Amino acid sequence: MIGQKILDALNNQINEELFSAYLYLSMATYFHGEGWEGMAKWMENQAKEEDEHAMKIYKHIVDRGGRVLLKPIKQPKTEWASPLEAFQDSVKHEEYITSRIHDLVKLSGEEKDYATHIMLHWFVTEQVEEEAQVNEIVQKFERIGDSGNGMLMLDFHLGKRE
Ligand code: OFO
Repeated sequence: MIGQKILDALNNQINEELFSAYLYLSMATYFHGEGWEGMAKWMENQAKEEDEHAMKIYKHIVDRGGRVLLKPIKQPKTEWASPLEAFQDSVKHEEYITSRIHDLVKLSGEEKDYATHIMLHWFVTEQVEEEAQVNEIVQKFERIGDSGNGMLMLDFHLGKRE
């Protein structure tokens, strides 16, 4: 059976992951509106991954005999000044999620919940990858600067994400 403190913290993290999906879907609709179809597709895929993250925690709670408690998902931002600003926001958001995951790892150690501790290892590794991925895209935007051709090429490249 899962302890109440860990259960509450994991239920909060499900909400964070579902909010991440909402935020990236909101960015996708912004990109569609601006005609950046490749970037929109990239963000739609990102939103799907976030749903999968939420479901990993959901399954862990269910497997441990706990009760998942779904909370309201707050409304994400809907407009950005530029594609660069949207990707910069996703860097900030992933850094925030990393700090939440690290807090959970700390808590699971303090609570001696080793099953949760091990489950969270996957998220620690995933966050390193997620931060690296969006940082790399921001660097590309910065290198491109005002080049229209560069933007088109980057949009095409991002649309190739499976
Ligand atoms: Fe973007 O990794 Fe989950 O939230």
